[in-house]
Amino acid sequence: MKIRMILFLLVIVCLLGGCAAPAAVPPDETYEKLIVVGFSQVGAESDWRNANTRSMQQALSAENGFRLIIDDAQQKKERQITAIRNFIHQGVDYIVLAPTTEDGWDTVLAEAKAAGIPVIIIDRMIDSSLATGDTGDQHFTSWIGSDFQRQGDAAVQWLEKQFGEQPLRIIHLQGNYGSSAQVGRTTSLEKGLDRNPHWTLVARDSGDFTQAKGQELVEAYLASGLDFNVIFAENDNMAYGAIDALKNAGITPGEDVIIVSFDANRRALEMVMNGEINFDVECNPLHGPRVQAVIEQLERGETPPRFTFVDETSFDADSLTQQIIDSRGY
Ligand code: GYE
Repeated sequence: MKIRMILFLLVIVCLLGGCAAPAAVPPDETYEKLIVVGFSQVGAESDWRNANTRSMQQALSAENGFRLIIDDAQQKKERQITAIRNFIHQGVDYIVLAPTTEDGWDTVLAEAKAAGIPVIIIDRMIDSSLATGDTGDQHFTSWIGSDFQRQGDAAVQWLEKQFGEQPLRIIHLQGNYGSSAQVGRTTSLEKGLDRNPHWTLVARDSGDFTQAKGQELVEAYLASGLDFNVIFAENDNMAYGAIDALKNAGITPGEDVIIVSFDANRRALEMVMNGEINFDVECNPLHGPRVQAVIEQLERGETPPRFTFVDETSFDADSLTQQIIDSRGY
């Protein structure tokens, strides 16, 4: 009787919810709640790129509510197209694309659109007809990056201001052909060459934004006996390679040959400080928090800005301070 009474009481208590078994929590419940972002990254060709990848990893972290899947395309557009198709098949919530070149995105971005996955473009731009034309809205939700021609103009104007009518013999190390960063920076130099008949373009080639190719190209120019007094390198890593080539040949960078570069990574700023780089145009890679903000806006049902141009500056030995170098986030 006693036992029956106890059992009876137990049943009552249980019915009142007191000893209900804890609801089974699927082990991956928190995981399920994360916003899944597929990020097709250009590659790992430069310090800028690596800083950009780190910024994305830090902002789109699990603590911030994201699961980030990164695909490194090794600077190949075909790989990016495959990566985007994989993201669509996996049913990610958002796709972030840092496009290698500007052209060739219409089909795959239309596929993402058909699958209802918002696409955010960072860094370089896609073909301008998709960006601004009538169909532009259909291909991506938001773009965040730099005004590359403005960057190029800053470099050209510095050369004009610094050297006036002096004859310049320029070696031009270009980035990947067809990338907005190359197209914008090259366009500015072209205009500078047109405006300044006393400037000569001595050699021009693509160093693919890498240090190794920058060095290789300048070694080859030196070996062929080219006469030059300016290197216009479309990013810091190619400038580092060029500087190594000059030093190995007993030429003093910053004095015998003027070095103009882009990105303004911390290491490059140190080289501006010690006189090896004469002018460096900032290109900010820290897009992670900006992408996070755009996704959070979309999650709240708001409309993020369609274009976000990042504010940037430039440095020579006169404008640079140790404090700026110390506070550099990349
Ligand atoms: O300048 C270069 C990188 O697209 C802004 O790509 C980017 C460029 C950057 O490899 O270092």
